[in-house]
Amino acid sequence: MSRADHRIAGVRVTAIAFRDPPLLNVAGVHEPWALRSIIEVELENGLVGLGESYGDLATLADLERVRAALVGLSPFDLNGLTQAVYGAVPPIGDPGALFPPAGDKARATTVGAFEVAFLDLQGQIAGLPLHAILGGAVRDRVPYSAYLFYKFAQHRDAPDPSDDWGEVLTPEQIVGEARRMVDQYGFGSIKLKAGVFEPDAEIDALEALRAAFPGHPLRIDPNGGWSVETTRRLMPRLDGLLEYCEDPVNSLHEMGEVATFAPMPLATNMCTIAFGHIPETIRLNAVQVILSDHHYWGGLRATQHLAWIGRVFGLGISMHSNSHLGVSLAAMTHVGVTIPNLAYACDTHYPWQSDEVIEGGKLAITGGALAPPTGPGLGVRLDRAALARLHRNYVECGLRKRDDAAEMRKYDPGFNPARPRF
Ligand code: GKR
Ligand code: MG
Repeated sequence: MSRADHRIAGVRVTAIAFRDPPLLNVAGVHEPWALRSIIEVELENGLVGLGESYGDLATLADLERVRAALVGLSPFDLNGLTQAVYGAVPPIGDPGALFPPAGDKARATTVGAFEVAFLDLQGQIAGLPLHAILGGAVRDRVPYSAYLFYKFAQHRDAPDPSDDWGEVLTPEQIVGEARRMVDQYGFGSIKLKAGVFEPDAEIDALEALRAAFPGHPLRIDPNGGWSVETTRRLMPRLDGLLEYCEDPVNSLHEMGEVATFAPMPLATNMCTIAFGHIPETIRLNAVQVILSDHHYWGGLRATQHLAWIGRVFGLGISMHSNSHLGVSLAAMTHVGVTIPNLAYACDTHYPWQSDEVIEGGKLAITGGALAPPTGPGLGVRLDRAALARLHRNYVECGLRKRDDAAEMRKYDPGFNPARPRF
């Protein structure tokens, strides 16, 4: 195989939609379809590298802006990829701003989407698993957590026969959901997505989980739904219950305030979401655990850089998740095994997804953990029939941008997603 064969001949981006249950959060409720994009980077020699990213119109437009500029590049030229992205995706503002403008996140997201496909190709060319391309595994498997959501029994407009989780609105039902997750996947840590009900009712659910799972570390994530004063009032109940408290409040400065009285570490995937936020995070001692996410931090190598900065400043590292399929889970797992200071079990929405786009169907989380798929690169291949089916879903479902608040207004016309809610 000559080096010339290792040039990129074409890039395909396919928008897909897959079933998502009516999961509740501070922003509203999940719509019946989750939108994603599947990225294929094909070399002249026919090798194909895969990536998975968001499927909203803005992300698809950015991927499309860059696509043509990648033709002719080597998949080893990650700086060339970055330059292509920075040349095509317009800058909007300051990457160090609190809640950075879309442009900064858009560039990091676009690099991340293609970078995974480039690294997949590097692994395939070298005949090595992707984690070896990333410097080698320091563990065999990545631990994941049980990600609990309150949920409606079914979507009002689009019931899904594959959703057999039923209604989950009470502490007893949350314990039942946790029991099923733990029995089926062996999860060792449990996270409750909160910000939905009055905080005391959600802490009742945490206490029920503590009673039912005395040895399982617990977390709660209200997605910034609480005020600083509410969080202060709740602390005596949360003290001793949690391994960390995730994004109780809605800004880095408020997280800094909460850190002055919180007895447990604070974690975030909302306040520190770009490298430019790290100096202020450290200055305020606002966060002790950063939940990385290669989709918006700029890829797998950026995730490793973040973990390295975490080592320097004594920050714990773990991983955030949105609704996703197996290409993303494979990428998360390959990078997860290379991070020495991966301090907590990572989040994944994966158990909530009944669809899959990779050959062989869903990857099997067992004993609460997943080993990276074997084989060169990511170790997963596309199921072309599934890709076509999920693309058809995208065309037919009519959704083009996630809007949990609009979905919630179908149930509660007065719903207001403003934060803090409590
Ligand atoms: O899917 O409802 C959801 C989650 O709330 C998601 O949007 C968050 O990004 O899971 C995420 C989180 O940990 O904040
Ligand atoms: Mg979160």
